[in-house]
Amino acid sequence: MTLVTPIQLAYEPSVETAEPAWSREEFEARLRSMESRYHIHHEFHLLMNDGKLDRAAIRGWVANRFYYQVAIPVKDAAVLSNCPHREIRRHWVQRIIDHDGTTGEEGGIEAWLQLGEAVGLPRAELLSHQHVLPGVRFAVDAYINFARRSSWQEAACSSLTEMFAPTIHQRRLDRWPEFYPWIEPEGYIYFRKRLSEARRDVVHGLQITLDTFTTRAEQNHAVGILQFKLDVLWTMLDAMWMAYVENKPPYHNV
Ligand code: AHQ
Repeated sequence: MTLVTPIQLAYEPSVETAEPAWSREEFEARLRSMESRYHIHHEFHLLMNDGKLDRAAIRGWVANRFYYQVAIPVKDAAVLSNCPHREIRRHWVQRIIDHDGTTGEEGGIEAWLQLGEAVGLPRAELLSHQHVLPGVRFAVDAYINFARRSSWQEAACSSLTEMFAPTIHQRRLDRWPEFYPWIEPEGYIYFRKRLSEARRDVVHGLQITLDTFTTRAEQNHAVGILQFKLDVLWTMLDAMWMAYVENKPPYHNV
């Protein structure tokens, strides 16, 4: 199966085609059909959600995903910086507040630091990014750079992997307490928070995507963008699999 690296598609004008455009419903269904490639199906998550990861692997995932979490508001600020429309920005800015927090609401990054403490990782260790694997760093940085250098509409489209996120958060909430009783319950605040925030964000991101990409060539381009973001999430777990399941982190044998 040759995966076209859709990142080039994201920079090239949509490849022209004589095929008719999908209806809004068909386009949305095509995007939602990509759930089959969502990282919930990655073997790292399968082991995690079957209770088969050891403490080191859970801690490694929490520390590496923290690098992704702190990247989200930076990515969303890039979207805002590329967007000339106040009506869009005043809606999109909420995503930054959800993560960075504001007066009276500490936000998702703080909640993830609490997840870190709940799995036995001091805040300083997460904040230092000392555990971040090269493959995770490259994937996350590619996502930020994509948002910086693409249109705000393309970056909005790339956030649509969150169409599938409520399921993955709910699965953690349902299964972790039984499988990982050593994790303090305060660690689950983040996952609970995202259940509603993800659903709300997807409504806006999907509306922008369905409104923006209207010819078949543009719709194919949007599919390529979503595949790029699915690749970002999958690749992060590939790096974590090597490090925490195979016990073969980079340079383990040199
Ligand atoms: O916690 C997550 C989050 O805040 C976001 C923002 C969104 C985006 O803008 O790309 N994507 C995303 C995701 C979060 N959690 C991931 C997980 O598995 O816990 C899923 C991820 C996503 O589906 O893109």
